[in-house]
Amino acid sequence: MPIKILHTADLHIGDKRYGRFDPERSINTRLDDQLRSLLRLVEIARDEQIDAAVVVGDIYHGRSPNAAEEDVFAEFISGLAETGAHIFVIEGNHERATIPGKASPLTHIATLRFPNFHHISEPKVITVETKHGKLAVAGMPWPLRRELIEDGFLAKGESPIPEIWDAFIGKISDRLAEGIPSDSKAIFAGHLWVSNVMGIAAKKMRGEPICRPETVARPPFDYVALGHIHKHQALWDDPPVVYSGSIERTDFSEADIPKGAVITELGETTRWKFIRTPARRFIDLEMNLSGMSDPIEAAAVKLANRELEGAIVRLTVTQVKGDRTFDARHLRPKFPELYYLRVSRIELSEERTEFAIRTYSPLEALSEYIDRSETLKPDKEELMELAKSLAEEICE
Ligand SMILES: [Mn+2]
Repeated sequence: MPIKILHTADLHIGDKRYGRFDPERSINTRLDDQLRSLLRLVEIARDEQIDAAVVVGDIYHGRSPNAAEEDVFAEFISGLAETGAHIFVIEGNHERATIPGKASPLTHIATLRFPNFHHISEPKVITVETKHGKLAVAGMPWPLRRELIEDGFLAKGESPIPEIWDAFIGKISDRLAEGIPSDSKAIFAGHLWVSNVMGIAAKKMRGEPICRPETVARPPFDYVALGHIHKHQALWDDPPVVYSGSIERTDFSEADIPKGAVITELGETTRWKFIRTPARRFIDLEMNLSGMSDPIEAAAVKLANRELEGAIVRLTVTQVKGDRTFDARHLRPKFPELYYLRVSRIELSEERTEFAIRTYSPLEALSEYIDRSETLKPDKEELMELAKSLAEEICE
């Protein structure tokens, strides 16, 4: 019988985008979505009778998860533990402490020393006995620029190019490979970029750790489990190099992307399959409502044709100068089944109707900017609060 593994990553517990505050429980409602998908993973783990679960980074969205968020992670971990599986949790950029020795949001759960729970905050190999044989997990948490400098790959004050990251990650992958017992199945589990990534995410690199697939797709690894890119994808066949993708949708770039986790079987050969999680639907719509006498009614008629139950919807309305202003407050009550509705309006001047130019308020622009920055994103809520009070002060 092969060794069976559940590979997941990018749980982003505590991501509050597109949710609302529930005053009765004092939580953001998106936390319920995250728990629902995680409990589905526990069901999958039970049904598939996995030997090990590998969670490859970005467990929490923020660096200081609140008690309700910690509780969601604890439910997930205890559910997995009940299956008897070994659990490996590797730190991603959302939790790895940039200062050596500083506690991360995962430190306390590791300190509890649950049997079969393995926390990987530094590159290392952990070998365990499973019911179906020996398994070695070579864990590579999100590499830090500081480590390049300490290891002599980068001078202080310089910023790393991809080739430097590739050489550094290659060195670690060599070191980890040496620590794999010869009679054991082996996986490499890393939270990082691998170079032929697809999708718009690939454009957002800027000095972040990256390597070529062949730097990690090498013997003795039978499977490479990756985290960091939210779009599920396979980059290499032998051994398979796979991003499980995130368990929930986090923004509209993921509107049409299936969400889930991967079940991998390490036998004579390595086989894997993608299993979906019940991620909330995102729907991205554009409507040209120029010249409509009743733009709200016109939008309502178009929306009524869609399956909207429980969806997070972004509606971009195009109008021309002089049109009746589209006030979304009149639209929302007509669709109580929607989970969330965001409307943005583009106004074209008559002489340049062929160009669609997105307009931003200063806060929208800031929000968009933070969304594109991995370093700022974990603190988004706090930053937006500060910006809002600043904006209010300026307006006064
Ligand atoms: Mn990440």
